Amino acid sequence: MNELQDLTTAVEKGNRKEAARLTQILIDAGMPPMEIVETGLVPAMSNVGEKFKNNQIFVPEMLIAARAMKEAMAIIQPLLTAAGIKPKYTAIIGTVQGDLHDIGKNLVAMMLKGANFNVIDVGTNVPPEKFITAAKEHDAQLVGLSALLTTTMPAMKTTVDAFRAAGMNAVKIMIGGAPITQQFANEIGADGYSPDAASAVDLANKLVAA
Ligand code: B1M
Repeated sequence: MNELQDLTTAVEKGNRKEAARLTQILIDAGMPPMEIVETGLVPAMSNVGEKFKNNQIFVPEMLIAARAMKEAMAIIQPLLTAAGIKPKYTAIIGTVQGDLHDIGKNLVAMMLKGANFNVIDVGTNVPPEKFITAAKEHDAQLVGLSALLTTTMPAMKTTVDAFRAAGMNAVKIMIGGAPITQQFANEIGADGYSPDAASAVDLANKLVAA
């Protein structure tokens, strides 16, 4: 479908209106919302990342591309969550301290909502205490930590340690983000790692059922 390729291009160029318009066209044409995300939006951000790495674009271009992606996701999100009945489990999700990247985290949150989790999104640059307070307040079974920077990976360990120190061992902690690996999850004592939003749902279901 040409619109899908055009959507990728619109997001890459940071064309918000066009991204929203094309997203709506694809939805109206019957394309499943998650397919739009996976085959139209996520590739756009990968291309943006590559261009940034190769110094073909810089932070402002990256930022406007991210905003265009958010605009498209604002249309998709209600559709992903609409199917849900009353959630059985609550998950707290956030990007760890020092890290402002939230597109992947939002995607995971959306997918979890779509999988009928009650998702409390505590945002970006989240200190360990805020995760703990939210988990207590909402009686959460699961906490999801996202990090996109190698420099903020240690904040994941600090957060896991804080939960363990608070005696909250029943709360399962899953982690993810571009630089994260299963080995890192093992090293810091997280309960699980998933490489993408779709497998994050499988992992979340497995962890809360355990
Ligand atoms: Co940033 N940035 N950025 N950035 N940025 C990266 C991450 C980078 C790899 C770019 C590059 O060099 N190629 C690089 C990190 C290098 C490193 O640490 N090794 C980088 C850098 C250096 C920076 C700054 C330091 C740049 C600067 O200022 N000099 C700065 C840091 C700011 C900060 O956080 N303190 C910065 C800023 C920004 C913007 C603000 C401009 C913008 C963020 C906007 C926003 O998020 N609202 C931005 C963007 C957009 C990117 C790239 C281009 C795209 C990230 C993204 O949204 N990807 C990124 C390059 C790249 O990743 N290709 C880059 C799409 C998203 C769907 O994927 O987030 O990986 P991702 O999420 C996936 C999986 O990882 C997984 O599921 C998602 C969907 O499948 N996942 C989880 C994520 N979280 C999960 C949690 C889970 C489970 C799975 O469980 C809880």
